Amino acid sequence: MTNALIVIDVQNDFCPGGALAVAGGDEIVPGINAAMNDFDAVILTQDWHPAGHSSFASSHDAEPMSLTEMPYGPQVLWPDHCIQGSVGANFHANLTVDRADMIIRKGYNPAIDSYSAFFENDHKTPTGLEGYLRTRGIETLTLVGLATDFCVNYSAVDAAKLGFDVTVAMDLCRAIDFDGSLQAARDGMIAAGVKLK
Ligand code: VGL
Ligand code: ZN
Repeated sequence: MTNALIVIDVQNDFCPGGALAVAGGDEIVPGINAAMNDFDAVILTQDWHPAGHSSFASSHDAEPMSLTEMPYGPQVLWPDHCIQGSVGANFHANLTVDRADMIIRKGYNPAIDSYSAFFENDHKTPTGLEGYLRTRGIETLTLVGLATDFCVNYSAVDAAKLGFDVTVAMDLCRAIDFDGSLQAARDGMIAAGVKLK
């Protein structure tokens, strides 16, 4: 059986100094690099938004971190972040990117956000990651990265629903923790059958 490490969104904008900085986001980089040696496959995800993306507060004349209603459901409005080709969208400079077999980008659809590495926020449009994993015979996943309560959480829950064996290494994740989102994410992941380590 092949196991994979999926490294979620370890990008400059989610690290201290970035546009949507997660406290301690950079602290997990050495541990993630070390963990790569324990897996058959390493996959990185990259949040990758066009300028003017519909998840940006600036596109709605709204305050960052306010909530709006999209055709696919409620959506947090974020500061502009991870704009395609920007320094903020680059992986953290110390992340061992060379070890990755596959880099999957998400959030490129201007009208739909994509927290999950598997489906856009409409919960229908696939990113292609499921097919990649299945065709490689990968059944066991460990997720790490940023942010615990958004992209790691949505990716882990979708992966478990798709039938993968999913573990989240919580010590190699950091959270935005906005409005109770970390506790809700923990509860949701456990309910979906994700193992928290
Ligand atoms: C993320 C908010 C917006 C994440 C991405 O990587 O958790 N959060 N875009
Ligand atoms: Zn984003």
